[in-house]
Amino acid sequence: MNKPDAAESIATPAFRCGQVAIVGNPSVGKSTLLNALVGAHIAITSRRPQTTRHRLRGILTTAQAQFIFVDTPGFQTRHRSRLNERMNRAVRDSVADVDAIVVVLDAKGLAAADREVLALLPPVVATIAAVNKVDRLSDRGRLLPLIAEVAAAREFAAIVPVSAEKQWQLDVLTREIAACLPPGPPLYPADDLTDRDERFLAAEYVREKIFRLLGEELPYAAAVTIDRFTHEGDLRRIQATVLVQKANQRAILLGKEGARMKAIATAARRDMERLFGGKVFLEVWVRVSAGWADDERTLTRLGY
Ligand SMILES: Nc1nc2c(ncn2[C@@H]2O[C@H](COP(=O)(O)OP(=O)(O)OP(=O)(O)O)[C@@H](O)[C@H]2O)c(=O)[nH]1
Ligand SMILES: [Mg+2]
Repeated sequence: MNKPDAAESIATPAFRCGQVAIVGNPSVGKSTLLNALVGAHIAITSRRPQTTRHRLRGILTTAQAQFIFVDTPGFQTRHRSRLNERMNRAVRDSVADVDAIVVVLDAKGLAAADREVLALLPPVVATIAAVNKVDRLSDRGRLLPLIAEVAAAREFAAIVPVSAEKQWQLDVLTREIAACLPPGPPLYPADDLTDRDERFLAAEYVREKIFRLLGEELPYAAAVTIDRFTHEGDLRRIQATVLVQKANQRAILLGKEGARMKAIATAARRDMERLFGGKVFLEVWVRVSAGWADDERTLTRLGY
């Protein structure tokens, strides 16, 4: 006797696909988590808050599901510039039409700012709390009371302690997220990692090195544009400009005889070559543009 078709479709769980916003306060590890889930360094990270300024999708496709993760800027409760207003709007917009939300919390405890973020999340969307950086907890005994505190703050589909950096418990997290996704076909080809193009990623890599290699204020005064991006066979020829707000910032960024800028460009180029899989020729200029962070036209041109 032939197996009836209906039995077959019951036996095979349906493929799931959906969008998952990753939200939380600055520096909790949202971008590190997105990279770890997707398995590639597509979202820039640094130990400084407000590293991420753009919404970026990272895509993970398994045999059972396609996860479209949306990395968002950390929610800004201080510093009210136009740029920050745009970043907050990006966070609000990204939780509005997703299938699930992962709210990232720091394992050192639930802060007032975390409660502010929780209050902003739409109650109807399935929400999972990822309690991140548990590798930093010297006393794992603190985890249970922390989970109880998180559970009391709001209703969650699941609460999962993880370490994005050590890639600990990410399989548990993806399982919990998959359970929240609706059945449906994949929206992106299986080998796509992100919805952003190489031009965007190139600019972000330059910005990441500025965040990582420079002190206090400068990273916040800088933005990066790509002025030229051409292919010559396997070689990518990229010309970028870093905008800063003051002349002295330009001098700091360049360093003695341009040495600091050279280190930034070299580190960015290496990362680009790794991600793009080919040689990169990168040239970086530095230009003073006093009010870029408050100029609506410049912000739009920068894609914020
Ligand atoms: N020890 C430890 N550090 C982590 C972990 N996850 C992230 N970090 C570090 O935390 C810092 C912030 O990480 P990001 O991923 O840039 O944080 P973010 O939430 O995206 O920050 P913004 O984009 O600024 O809002 C970086 O120095 C990361 O290396 C973790 O699981 N353990
Ligand atoms: Mg980030």
